[in-house]
Amino acid sequence: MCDVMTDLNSITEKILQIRIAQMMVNENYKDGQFKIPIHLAFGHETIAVAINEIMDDEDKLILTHRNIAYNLSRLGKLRPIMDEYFLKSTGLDSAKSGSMNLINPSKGIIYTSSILGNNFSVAVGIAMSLKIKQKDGITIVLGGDGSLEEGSFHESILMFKSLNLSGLLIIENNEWSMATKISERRIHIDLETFAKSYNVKYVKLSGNNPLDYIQKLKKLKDLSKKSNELICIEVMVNTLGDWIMTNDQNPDGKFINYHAGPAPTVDVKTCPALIKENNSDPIFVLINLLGIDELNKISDRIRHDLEEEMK
Ligand SMILES: Cc1ncc(C[n+]2csc(CCOP(=O)(O)OP(=O)(O)O)c2C)c(N)n1
Ligand SMILES: [Mg+2]
Repeated sequence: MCDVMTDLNSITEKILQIRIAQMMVNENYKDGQFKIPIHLAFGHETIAVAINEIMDDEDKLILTHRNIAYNLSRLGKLRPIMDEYFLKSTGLDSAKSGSMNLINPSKGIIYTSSILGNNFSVAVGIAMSLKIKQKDGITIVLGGDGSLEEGSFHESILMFKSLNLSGLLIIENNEWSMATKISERRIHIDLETFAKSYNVKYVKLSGNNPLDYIQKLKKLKDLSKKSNELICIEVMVNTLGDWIMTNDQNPDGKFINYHAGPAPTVDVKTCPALIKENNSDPIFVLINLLGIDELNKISDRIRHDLEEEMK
């Protein structure tokens, strides 16, 4: 029987590690030190850690342009990822994939694509290969809410279902695509209705409670494997950071871009590493679960370890 508090403490360490590591990346980003765009994912830490927790060695993870939280959670280190962003030969993929296509096959991340929707079709092929080779692993593929507009999203679901392939298709819904709020961009797409129309089980995750996410995802993964079926999971996220930008319509800097670039309002010195005081921030949820003193203690330790790693 696992100890819930021990689990929560170790999960908290991992979530804080991803948050503070991203804050450290952001500091270099704010200084204009990167030659490539990076899509930070403040607010996406809980789902990234939960996916890492449910993955076994043979599982395959397929990611999008906004992959930083997943790459950090699978690797458990910052240095090789930071080096990759600096396009150094010591980088995680020897400077071959940079940020938007960053893979880590030794940890199951075998494909990452910045081409919207392309990762779904690749996931079908990987799931088919696992089935043909009778491997134990499952395919887990990520997409953003913007990718629901792509034909490959629908075609891939159709193929998963028609070929009885197991897999978890996870949509991170931050209600943004590029620098546009989804509601300003297009009509609402009801993912649950779509999934049901393909006879795909649909589950929605929200609230950023890590133990809740892990428990539900473990069950869904087992179900998908046992019944050779695709399961569609929509996870509500708020990409935090208030990236205030100017454009022609908003010369005073009222325009908030959740797409790429540094997050000027986020400061690495903030302790604990909280960005928003509501449940959209995984750190806020952890403060409520563990108490501020315990969280500060863990946060100080993680911050120290990351600083040592980056010396
Ligand atoms: C086929 C294709 N069309 C357009 C783009 C340009 N593009 C890059 S990211 C993006 C939208 C991303 O929105 P979403 O999938 O919701 O991810 P988020 O950035 O919100 O995490 C678009 C349209 C692209 N990369 N590929
Ligand atoms: Mg989005």
